[in-house]
Amino acid sequence: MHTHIKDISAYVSKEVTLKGWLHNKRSSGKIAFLEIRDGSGFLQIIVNKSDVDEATWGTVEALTQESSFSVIGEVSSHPKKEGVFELQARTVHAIHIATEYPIGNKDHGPDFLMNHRHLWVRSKKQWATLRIRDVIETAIHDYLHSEAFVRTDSPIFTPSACEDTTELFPVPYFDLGEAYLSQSGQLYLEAVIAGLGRCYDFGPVFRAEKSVTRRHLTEFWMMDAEAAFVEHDENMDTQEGLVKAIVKMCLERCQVEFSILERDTSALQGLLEKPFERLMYKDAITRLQSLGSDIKFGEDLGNDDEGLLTKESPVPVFIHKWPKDIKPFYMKRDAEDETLVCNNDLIGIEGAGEIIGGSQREDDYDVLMARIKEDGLEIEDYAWYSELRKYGSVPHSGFGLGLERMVRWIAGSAHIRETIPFPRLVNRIRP
Ligand code: AMO
Repeated sequence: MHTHIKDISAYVSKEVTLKGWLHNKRSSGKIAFLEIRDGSGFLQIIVNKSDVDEATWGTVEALTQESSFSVIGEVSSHPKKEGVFELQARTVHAIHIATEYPIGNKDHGPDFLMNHRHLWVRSKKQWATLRIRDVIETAIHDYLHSEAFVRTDSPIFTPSACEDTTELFPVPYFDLGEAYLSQSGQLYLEAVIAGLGRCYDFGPVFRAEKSVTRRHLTEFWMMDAEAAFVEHDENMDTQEGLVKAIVKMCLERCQVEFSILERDTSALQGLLEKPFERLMYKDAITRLQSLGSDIKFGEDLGNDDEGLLTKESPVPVFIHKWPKDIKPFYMKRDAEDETLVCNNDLIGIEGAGEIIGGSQREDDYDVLMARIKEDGLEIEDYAWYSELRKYGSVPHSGFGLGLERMVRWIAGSAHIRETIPFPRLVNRIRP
């Protein structure tokens, strides 16, 4: 049995065995400081030449960066830093001596690091980012379950588009022609709510969008949630509750990670007690124009527009009720103005951009059919989906949250490629 660094505080003055990798080493010839990384944390090991046998000192000298090893020693509190622990080594055993490690302390370019992503995931900042990702996932599951959502799963091979037909990745599918990798599980969840009431899925989705930005992946993880008997405003309430729950759990559990990332979390802390702003699309356009943007009514918001709108905002901003002409067929028209739909984008603060897209869905069979035709889509492809409106159709709404967008914001990552272990980008599929 060995101990994990995360539990080390319970072992002060006791002897433990740790197993991990050498993250860093300094040695004066008489005393060596080894930084061990075991996945659960980082810890400084002190090896005094005079306190250990020759074999151990020889091993310490032989250990290169990234070598794997085990160590037995006594846990002590750091003499100056409260809450920090160290290990006074008694014996050190090498498990594997690493050959020269290509990633050093010098500044490597992003291409070099991305080519070495299989090794780069070991670095402290990547460790912190991936752990924040895990906490965000946990917060999503916890919050949705507390709101009576049931986890389900949507297919990845799909016969037709959910979002935009130009963004599909085709896959040959036996004798049945072409299938496509799913862009979102939403349409399937709309069927499952009639069984489960409220449900969500969480899995990879694919967009063949040639966007080379700091916020676009071609494969990303999406959480789609869907709820029966929920309309537009309540749909936004759920999204707001979810984002607050995510921020709250990250603040509670990720202080070490935030400090490694040098992430100032005061803005995150600040949004917990305040309601998010809800701005109609038309008002967002007016505001943007007054702020100097040349955007016109009927256009999608660009990256700069999203930044401009939230620049001074202490809270994320919902932009809701967009013109139907620039939105997908499934969104429900606004009863007060049929040129608009009951949808929203949620824009994060601190340059996060869009983190969630959601809408109330069209629940009237005839209107839905008309929208499918209007958009030039094949009626046949959406036959099963339309049929849901024939058997106890109900008002219902849902939303999709892009996990990596959320991680990028919360962790303060400059680029979305750092928020997933092996990012898939327009120009990158390796490693
Ligand atoms: P939408 O297309 O707005 O909505 O996507 C939902 C969320 O997914 C994230 N996202 C992306 N993340 C990384 N790389 C990309 N290329 C990318 N594209 C989108 C964003 C976005 O807010 N079916 C609807 C959701 C719904 O209404 O339920 C949908 O897919 O965070």
